[in-house]
Amino acid sequence: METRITKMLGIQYPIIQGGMAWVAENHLAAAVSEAGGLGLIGGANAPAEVIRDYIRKVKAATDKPFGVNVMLMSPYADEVAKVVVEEGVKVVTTGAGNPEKYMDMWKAAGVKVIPVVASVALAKRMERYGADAVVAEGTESGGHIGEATTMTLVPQVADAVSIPVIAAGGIGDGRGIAAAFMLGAEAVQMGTRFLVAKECIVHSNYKERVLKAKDIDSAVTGRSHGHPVRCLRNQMTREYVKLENEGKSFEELEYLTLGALRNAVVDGDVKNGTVMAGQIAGLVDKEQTCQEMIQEMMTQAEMLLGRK
Ligand code: TUI
Repeated sequence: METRITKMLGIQYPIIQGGMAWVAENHLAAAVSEAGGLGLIGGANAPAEVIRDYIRKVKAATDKPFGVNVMLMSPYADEVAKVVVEEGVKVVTTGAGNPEKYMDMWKAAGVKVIPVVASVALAKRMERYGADAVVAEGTESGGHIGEATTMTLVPQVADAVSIPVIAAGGIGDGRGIAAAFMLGAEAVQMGTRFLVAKECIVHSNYKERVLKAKDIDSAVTGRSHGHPVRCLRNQMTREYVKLENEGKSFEELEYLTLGALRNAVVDGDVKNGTVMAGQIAGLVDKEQTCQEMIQEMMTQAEMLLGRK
């Protein structure tokens, strides 16, 4: 399944791993890249030197291409944006904002720039600013989300831009990949499925929660604050949504989410922590190596698309 994306990035399969905060560190990124996809290091809210260290570790673990996701709401975004250039990273994706101010620097350094967008308007703007591709991310995704669904967003973005489109949100197996291609995508980005990869360092409680999740087990906190975040339902989301419905502000509820993602990912507190995951968690039911996941999904997708 060669596409403009596989050729542009020099990867074997059109699968990109989401740059998940606290989760997408060197082990997962290197394993996905070794398996023929594109592994990503998630910049999240981490200081630039932490990301530099991850980059060096991935380079030591694989010769294959990999990238870094720059989370634009991070207080360290400016520094991380520079570190990717200093370290010669070839691919950057961005999330949770508009990366315009970094585009010239990245383009001059020969970095392939792939902003994650949740609207046609931002996709078109990114193309004008020189983006090499966009990830069109539907609201089925875990973490910080937009409003449009993958089913509606991907074909509208594909019609609106000439650069290749990568679909994200709600894709968890070969059927999802085939469907994304039918909508006009030339690759997919997946996060939730890789949460339960053997190489993923997320706490075993977190993995268990994803493996046991059912179709309607996710909730969105912060919709009324303009900071919608999808995670698996637990004590924290119930409390948050209750207080949010009572009119409590983002600032008043910050105590519920500060450090909560770390608490879930690192310490395994899946009751009070933030267990970010997408709506496809209900479909994810087995722990496998990244290699096994990618092989299984590509076999299924190729069969469905009649390419084998
Ligand atoms: O960025 C993501 N997903 C994330 S980032 C993250 S870390 C975090 N944790 C807690 C609160 C906030 C962030 C967890 N998950 N996905 C990419 C994405 N970008 N989804 C939606 C957007 C987006 C939304 C609005 C991008 C741009 C935008 O508007 C920018 C503008 O200026 O128009």
